[in-house]
Amino acid sequence: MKKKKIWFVAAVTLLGVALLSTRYYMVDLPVWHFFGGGEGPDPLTLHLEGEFVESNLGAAEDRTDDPADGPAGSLTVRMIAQQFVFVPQCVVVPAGVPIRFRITSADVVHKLSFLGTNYGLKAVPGVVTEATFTFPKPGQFKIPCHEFCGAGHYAMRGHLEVVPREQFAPLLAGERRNCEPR
Ligand SMILES: [Cu+2]
Repeated sequence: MKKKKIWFVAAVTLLGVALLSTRYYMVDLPVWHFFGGGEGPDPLTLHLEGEFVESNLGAAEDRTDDPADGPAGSLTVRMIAQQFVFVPQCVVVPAGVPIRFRITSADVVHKLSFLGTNYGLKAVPGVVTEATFTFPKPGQFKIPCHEFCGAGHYAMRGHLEVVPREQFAPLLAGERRNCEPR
């Protein structure tokens, strides 16, 4: 009887460890980053190398050859949150299409919330948080930070511009990460 119990505890523990070490469960749990030895991007070199270099930020079509990408043809938005801005400050995406967001933080924990929706996303240093949202109609969304992150927190807000699909398609990469009049 006692022996059975030990096996049961061992099996449950193993299962738990296996689950927690998968990428899915690591998302949004900063504590696993420390246990996992830093699988995510280094907040200090975010801007300089890897997925979150400036030329890679904003909305981009996924390429199949990149392991951080989704299926070819789908859209991924990459953003960095840092005291006290979002980079880029404004992102343009098409309406009615699932958009995969991948965000991280360059310093402390921030939270993006898309005003007028119930979409939100935590930005954690050393971790990439991922979520897929669809914005059915064109419009403007403010993205205030909803996690107190320091003196400039209350002024920290980004923008999302949702445009019709046919308007999004011809935009160049640079035009997809700023909302200046085109
Ligand atoms: Cu904040």
